[in-house]
Amino acid sequence: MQDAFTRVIAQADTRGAFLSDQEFDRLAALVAEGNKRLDTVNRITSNAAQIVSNAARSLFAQEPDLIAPGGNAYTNRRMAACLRDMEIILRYISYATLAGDSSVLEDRCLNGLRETYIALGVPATSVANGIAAMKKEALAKIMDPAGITPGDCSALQSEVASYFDKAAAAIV
Ligand code: PEB
Repeated sequence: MQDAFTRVIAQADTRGAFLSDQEFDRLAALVAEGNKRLDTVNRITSNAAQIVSNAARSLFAQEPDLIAPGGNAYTNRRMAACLRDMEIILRYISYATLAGDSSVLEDRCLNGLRETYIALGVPATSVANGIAAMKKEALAKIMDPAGITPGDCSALQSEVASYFDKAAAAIV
């Protein structure tokens, strides 16, 4: 597991060199913009239950077969597993956002998930649609201007979006 800092350090160490100006500037910007990142993680964390339940509602509205008899989210046991999976994925995305690096998401959540879903018969495309729905819900919370100092969060917005996209792409 790496973060934005350890990744740059490991790369510099492999070259046996001090940080390049470019590397240094990127990390300096990360520090300078750090409050935006913390606010972003806080917005995901404190709204996690709502992000998951709203996303699940829109997934089941789009794909009602999932909750009909024979569907993969039919019965409370499977519904609970489904909501739990969405929450786990969102949690790892919040860690990746804090770290500024996707390795925690890749190593601890996505590694082998595709194979797990194949083995279980869970429809991965539907999980990917659920992740896309969470992305929409989470970005709406993150970009909500209410109660926060206004600023340019476009870079963070696309970074967070890329973690959701990575998770969806890893399982289909
Ligand atoms: C991954 N999900 C399920 C299982 C595992 C995971 C390991 C099997 C064990 C169990 O049931 O608990 N666990 C999960 C995860 C990590 C982990 C992400 C990462 C670290 O450790 N069914 C649907 C929807 C979708 C869904 C499309 C969006 O119809 C999910 C939610 N996952 C789902 C369901 C099951 C499951 C298990 C329904 C239960 C499948 C079954 O038992 O038939």
